[in-house]
Amino acid sequence: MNLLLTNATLVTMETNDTGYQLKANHFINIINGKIAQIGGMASCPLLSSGKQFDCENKLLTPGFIDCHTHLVFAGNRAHEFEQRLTGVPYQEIARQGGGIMTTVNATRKATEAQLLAKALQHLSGLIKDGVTTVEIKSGYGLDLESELKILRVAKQVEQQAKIKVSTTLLAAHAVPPEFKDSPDRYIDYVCNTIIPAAVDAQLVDYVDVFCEGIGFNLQQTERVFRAALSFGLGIKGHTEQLSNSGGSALAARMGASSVDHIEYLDETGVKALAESGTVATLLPGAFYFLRETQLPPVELLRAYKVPMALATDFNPGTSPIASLLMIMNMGCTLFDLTPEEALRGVTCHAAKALGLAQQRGQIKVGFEADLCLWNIEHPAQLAYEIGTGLLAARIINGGLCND
Ligand code: DI6
Ligand code: FE
Repeated sequence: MNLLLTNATLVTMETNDTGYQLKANHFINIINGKIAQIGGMASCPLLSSGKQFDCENKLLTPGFIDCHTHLVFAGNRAHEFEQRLTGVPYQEIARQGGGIMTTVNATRKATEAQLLAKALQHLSGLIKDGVTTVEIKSGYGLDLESELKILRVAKQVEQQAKIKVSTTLLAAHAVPPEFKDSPDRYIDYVCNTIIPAAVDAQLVDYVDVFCEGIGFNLQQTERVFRAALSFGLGIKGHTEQLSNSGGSALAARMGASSVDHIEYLDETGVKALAESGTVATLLPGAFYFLRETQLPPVELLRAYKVPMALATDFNPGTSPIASLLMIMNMGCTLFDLTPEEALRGVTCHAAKALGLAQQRGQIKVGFEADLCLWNIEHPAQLAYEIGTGLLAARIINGGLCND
C-alpha cells in the first residue's frame, strides 16, 4: 500500500544532526511501508496509486519508541504504594517477600487472555502519546512456563495492536521462592533451560538482568549474558539503579545495546559505555516514583557523547506511568535534559537501544514509515506540555491509524 504525505514540516531526528533542522513544506512518499522519497513540495510527485494525506504544515516526527517497559503483568501494587508513603522503603518491601514477588504471584495465576487484556489497556496510554514501537520484558514469571507465557502475550500485543514489539527475556529479575536458598542454581536454570526454550520458541530478541544488591551479582549477571550471546541474542541490563555495582561496565564490555536506570553510574562506567557504543537509557519515571535523589550522570554522558534514550519503564512497582510524553517532561525537569535530547531519547537513540537504528527512529529514505503528526508549533512543546492531546495522527507501517 502506498501513501503520499504532503505539506508536512519534518523533524527528521537524524543521528548526526544537531538542532531540530525543521524542513517545512515537504512531502514523503511511502511505498510498501517504507519511506521511499522525501523532498520539497515543489518536487512532489503526482499520485499514481494509493492514498494522499495533507499534513496541513503540522510537525511530523519519527514514531516514538518506548525502549524499556514491563508491560505484561497481572494485579497492581497500590497497597505497597500506600506502605511506602508511610515510610517503608522499596527494598524493605522486597525483602519481606512483596515487591516484584507480589506481581510474580499474580502473573503466574493469570491466563494469557487476562494478561493480554490488561497489557492492551496499558498500551493505549502509550499509543496516545505517539508510541509506534515498544519493548516488552518478561520478568514477572520467573519459571519456564510463566516467562514464556509473558513473551507469548507480548507477541500477541504486536498482532492485536498497531505497534512493533521488541521482546526481552528478564528471567533474571529476582530469585523466585523455589530457589530462595540457591540463587546460583536459579541462574543455571535461566541459562540452561529458560533461555534455550525462549530461543527455540522464537519469542526473544534480548536478554536482560537486574544487576543489583536485591537482584543478581556481577558473576551471575555475566553468566546470563554469556548464555544469551551464545544463542546470538542481544543483551541489556538494569544496572546502577540503587547502587554502583559495576554492572553497566560489565554489560558494555560484553557488547550490550543499552544499560538502563544508571543513576549511580560513575565516570569509569560512562567511559566504558562510550568505548562500546552502548546506549544509556534514562528512566525518570522510576526515579520520580521512588522519590530517589541520586541523579544520573547526564553531564558526563554528554561529555563522552554517549547516546541517551528515555523510556517509561512502565511497571507496577516503580513506574506505573504509561505516558512517554510525561517521561520526556520528567527527563527535562528532573534530569536536566534539553527538550531536543528528550526527543532524541524517544526516537533515534531509543532505536539504537533496541538495535533498530538502521530501520526506525529517524525520517530517512529506506526507513520504516512509522511516523507521528503533532498539533504543535515547535518540537520543544512535546516535552513542555502535559496531557494536552498533542497527537494528531500516527502512521504505522505506512498506514494511517485512527487510534
Ligand atoms: N527495576 C525496576 O525499576 C523494575 N524492575 C527492576 O529491575 C521494578 C520491578 C518491580 O518493582 O515490580
Ligand atoms: Fe525496568
